[in-house]
Amino acid sequence: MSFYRGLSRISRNLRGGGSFNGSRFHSLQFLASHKHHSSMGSTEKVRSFVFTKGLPALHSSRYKIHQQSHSISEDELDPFSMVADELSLVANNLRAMVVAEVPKLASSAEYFFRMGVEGKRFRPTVLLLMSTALNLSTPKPPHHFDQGGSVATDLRTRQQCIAEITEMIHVASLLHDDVLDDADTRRGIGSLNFVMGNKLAVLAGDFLLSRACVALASLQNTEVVSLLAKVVEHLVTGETMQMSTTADQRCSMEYYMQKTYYKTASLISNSCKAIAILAGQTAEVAMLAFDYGKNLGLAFQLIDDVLDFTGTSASLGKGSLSDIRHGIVTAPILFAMEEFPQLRAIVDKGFDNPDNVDIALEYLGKSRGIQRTKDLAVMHANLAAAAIDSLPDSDDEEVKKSRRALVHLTQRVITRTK
Ligand code: GRG
Repeated sequence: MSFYRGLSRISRNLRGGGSFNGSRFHSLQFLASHKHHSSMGSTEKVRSFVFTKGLPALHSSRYKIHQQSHSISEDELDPFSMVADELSLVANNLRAMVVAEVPKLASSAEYFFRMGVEGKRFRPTVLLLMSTALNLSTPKPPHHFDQGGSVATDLRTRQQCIAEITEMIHVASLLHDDVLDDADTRRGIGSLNFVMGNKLAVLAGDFLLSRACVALASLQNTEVVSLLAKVVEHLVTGETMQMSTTADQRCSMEYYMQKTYYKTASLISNSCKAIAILAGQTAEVAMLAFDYGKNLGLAFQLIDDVLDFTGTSASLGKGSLSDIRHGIVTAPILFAMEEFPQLRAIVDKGFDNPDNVDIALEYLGKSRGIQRTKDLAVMHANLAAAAIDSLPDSDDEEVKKSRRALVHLTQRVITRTK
């Protein structure tokens, strides 16, 4: 059985509420009792599995889809309103951080930081909630440098700075992505390349990256610098993987998931880890923060790939169909291809011809491709929730509330419609 066939099997079992007891997955059966499982460290328990062969058996009642234990009080929690004031502070800081000498560069750099076009602010929300969720007493207090007041010495300010850096890297990648895709809209307005031209859009992206580097340097933490430098490498690697595939890579679920990690999940996972490192947390806690971000990011992108086909409606073809029209093969088509191998010939022909798009949609409609993609997203969302529940216990109400909000976000990600 292929790795992702096995994974789909687990997703199906989850949906049906059944358990998966395949012995080959035994080593990662962590979700049922991992919090109290003393012989195994949390790092091993909530391990990255995108690149590993084992799979967790998700048969804990605590982590089944729409987990009962999280669904009642969480409905009253809005993660975004919980950090609304701080989000405004981050937004103001961002506008101040991207001020440039040359007016054209200044207006381009702040283009997507203007009020009303700031996007969903999903990443800063996660990072601010994670900062509170990890507000634990640490074995060694966080080490801050103080050089004549130029370095932020307050932990929360330093963590907000990670949120700002993450948003700058994110927006830089969007600007460059729109140039590569020749996009004409973004966040409901003209994309920067469309409005100002490709050259200025590329330069504005570079400028945002340079400001992100300056902010990163100001934190004077080499581990955090390395993490976020690696993210930029991952973004570039993921984008390159997407644009230059062999026919077999285009049809490989493993390749797709790896690219998805690089393009979408690496930024939020490594930023979550940076939040933990700045707080002076143990490697184990930092890994749980990373695992939360990684699985949330993967779930987010899988749902994005579903929405590209369905849009806000439940029916196929109502989305923008932007991926398939650009020749990008995503999870729904990959799953459909498992059921209908004859779809492979259409995928190999490419989607320049709109008839091929129609044929692929027809196969997709007959298949369980959309549902299996959603199931996979749910599985990653559950893994993200499990990482939060594996954090060391805390009696602090704010910490507990932020953790509940992070778990709640895992549900929001899989039920979102835009
Ligand atoms: C310049 C850092 C840099 C990278 C260049 C172009 C490129 C390499 C990478 C592209 C990375 C990319 C655009 C990935 C897609 C990530 C993604 C899911 C974007 C959409 O995120 P949302 O929905 O957007 O959170 P909003 O608008 O809400 O912020």
